[in-house]
Amino acid sequence: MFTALDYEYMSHALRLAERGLFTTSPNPRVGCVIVNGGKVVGTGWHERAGEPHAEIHALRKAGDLAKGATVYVTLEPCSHHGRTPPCVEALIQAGVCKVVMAMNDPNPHVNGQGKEWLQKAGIAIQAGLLADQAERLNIGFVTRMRHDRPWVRTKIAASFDGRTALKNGKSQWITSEPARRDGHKWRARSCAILTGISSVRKDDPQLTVRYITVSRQPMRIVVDSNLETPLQAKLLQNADTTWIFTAQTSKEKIHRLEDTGAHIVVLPDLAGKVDLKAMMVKLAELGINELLVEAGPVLNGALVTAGLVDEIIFYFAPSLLGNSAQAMLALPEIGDLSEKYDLQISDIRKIGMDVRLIARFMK
Ligand code: AOF
Ligand code: ZN
Repeated sequence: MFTALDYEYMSHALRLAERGLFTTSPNPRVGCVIVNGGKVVGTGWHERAGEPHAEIHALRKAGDLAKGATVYVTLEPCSHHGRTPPCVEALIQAGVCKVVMAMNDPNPHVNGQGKEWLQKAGIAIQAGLLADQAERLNIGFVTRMRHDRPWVRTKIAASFDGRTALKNGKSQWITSEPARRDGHKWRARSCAILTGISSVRKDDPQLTVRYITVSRQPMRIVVDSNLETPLQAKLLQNADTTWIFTAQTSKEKIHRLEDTGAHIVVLPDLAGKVDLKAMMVKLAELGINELLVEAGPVLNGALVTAGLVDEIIFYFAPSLLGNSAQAMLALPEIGDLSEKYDLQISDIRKIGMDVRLIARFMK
């Protein structure tokens, strides 16, 4: 159904979409290539929410050559008025004759309606070209639209024997610099980075993207059930990007932290702890597509136990720390091997001296 040229143009559109990897959220990454008479006459990608969509950039470049053209776009063109007007309208006005799309837009305001509107206007439609790649690029957006929660990645750096810190808490550094730099790429593409109060106390992290130039820093989130984040914590400097999720209702504690500029979200109490499922719903409401967890064994374990982790990014350093060092995940005892958590490896490679292994939970 699709020709070799179709694949080539859609691959081009996907590469364009990828340019928005660090900038488009909460919107999806979308690329567009317009072809007329066998020539590419316009290209575009969505850069930032509130700014024109991929198709609009490409149509502007194509000008009059959009008339009678074929449009390759990695997501179904939108049919709704969001921060910007519907792309479908612009495509019809420009007189394109065919639209080839990778995947449907899972946004309930669109979800097939863009396609329908184009068809009604007499424009030929083909859908499903390189759909898997397009979905992978927008895994967070797709998860948020379909399931009202973010795509959750947990990053764990450990020794070969699965230890993340010495008994005395020392963990800087187990993996080497190239692996730590690689970690910043995952931070940069995430809408938010989440940690727990124990890690704040132990490591005083900044949770910012460094080594890579980015135009926006991800939101920083602390799960702090009892509001114990120290006022001098690095996360509370430039605290307007810091959100603290808590089950603590003391007005005094809330105000003290709010005065730093941080945002406090009080969630229902679940045995004295933040209800993590409720937190994910709230994060989806806040437009978080991809969430990166950089936390200790207790919070990581609680998230895994609650079924809230989709993917783990392991960095394994070729070293051994022994049984007295800290293990990576605090999980309730598993009595029978049939109850073990099964994961599927999606990527494995060497980064510097270390190994990076990405594995997904089988659901
Ligand atoms: C497209 N092309 O390049 C993108 C689309 O608030 P707005 O107007 O920016 O609309 C955001 C929604 O538009 C977003 O949730 C998704 O459904 C769609 N994104 N659609 O036709 C694009 N980025
Ligand atoms: Zn659009």
